[in-house]
Amino acid sequence: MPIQLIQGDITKIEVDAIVNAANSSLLGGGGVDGAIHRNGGPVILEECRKIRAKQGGCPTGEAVITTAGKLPAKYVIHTVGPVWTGGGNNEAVLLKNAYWNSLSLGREYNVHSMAFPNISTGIYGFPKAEAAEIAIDTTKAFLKDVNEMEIIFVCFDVENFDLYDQLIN
Ligand code: AR6
Repeated sequence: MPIQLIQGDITKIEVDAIVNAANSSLLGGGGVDGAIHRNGGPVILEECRKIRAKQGGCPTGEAVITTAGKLPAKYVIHTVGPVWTGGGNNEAVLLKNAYWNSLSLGREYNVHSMAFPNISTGIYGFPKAEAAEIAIDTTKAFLKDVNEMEIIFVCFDVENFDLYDQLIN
């Protein structure tokens, strides 16, 4: 099955790349971003700082890649989801872009297994049901033209897990 679902902590997952729900500064934060930097160690932040120096952060919907420090994954793909402000500010398209650009960057780096958190559905407040549909639809569309890539959605909270479970299974 190219799309899988688990409930848990993404920092523990052994895959080629895990995706981080970062912010445009790339300097870390709370939620899954905080957990990734905390558990991965300072190497990840050092690399993020270098990317910042070169390109001045990461715009919403885009993605950048670093190594994964002490985490079991090889890479961390840092993407920036939109802040939910009611739905009238292109949030759906920006969330779709975050998934699509993360997947594309993974393919560029020859990643065969990739784990996603539920981008934007925590601190950024994106409604979970709509976000789950966007995540799954975008991933399915991407995988149409890509073989040998396994995607794991890692849901931290049970509400997201149940939503994904209904959509996938
Ligand atoms: N593993 C997997 N998922 C997790 C983990 C974890 N260890 N911890 C939290 N989640 P959030 P956002 C889930 O807030 O909404 C940061 O400060 C969480 O339950 O991490 O995109 C950044 O620096 C939720 O479903 O990210 C940005 O400033 C999902 O991850 C801002 O938060 C996303 O929640 C980004 O906000």
